[in-house]
Amino acid sequence: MSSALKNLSHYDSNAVPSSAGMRFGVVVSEWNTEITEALFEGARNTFLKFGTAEADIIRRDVPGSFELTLGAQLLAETEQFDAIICIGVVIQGETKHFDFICEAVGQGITNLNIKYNLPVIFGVLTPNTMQQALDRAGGVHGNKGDEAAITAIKMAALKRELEN
Ligand code: DLZ
Repeated sequence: MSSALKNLSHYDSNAVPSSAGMRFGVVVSEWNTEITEALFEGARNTFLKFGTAEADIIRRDVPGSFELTLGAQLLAETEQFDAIICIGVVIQGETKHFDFICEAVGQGITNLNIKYNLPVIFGVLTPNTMQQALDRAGGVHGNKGDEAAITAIKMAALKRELEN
């Protein structure tokens, strides 16, 4: 694999806008909590690092990745958020549901972006093995939760810029 031993979560801090005053929703799947908790912590720490107040990070849990779409929609309906992150992990080798869940949540989240004109970020890992998930949840390949938060901040800033 070309990404072997590479931390894929490197980013240029100077290219990330301040997230002070922004409010973020985070929907977290309860499947594979060892991974989803690590992804949530990565996202939370990144929001705090760029200036978001702790009180402006609103977390809600859902039973599985399939429910991320509705969880995010319920948050979006409140019109209180600059962006929403969906966090989950579906491990290919461990479930025949893989294709159904990934397809559904990918399409569902795409639809929410368009329906609400709101950044809804795909923070769902789809690895082949648990080890690959661990590698991307604070392991050798970094933390995809950090990346999801960076994406949320950048898209929220773009939306504010273009709407003001
Ligand atoms: C049912 C199921 C299975 C087999 N595997 C996963 C998984 O790897 N990751 C995940 O987030 N959720 C899984 N689920 C649960 C579904 O997402 C969903 O919660 C149930 O099908 C109920 O709608």
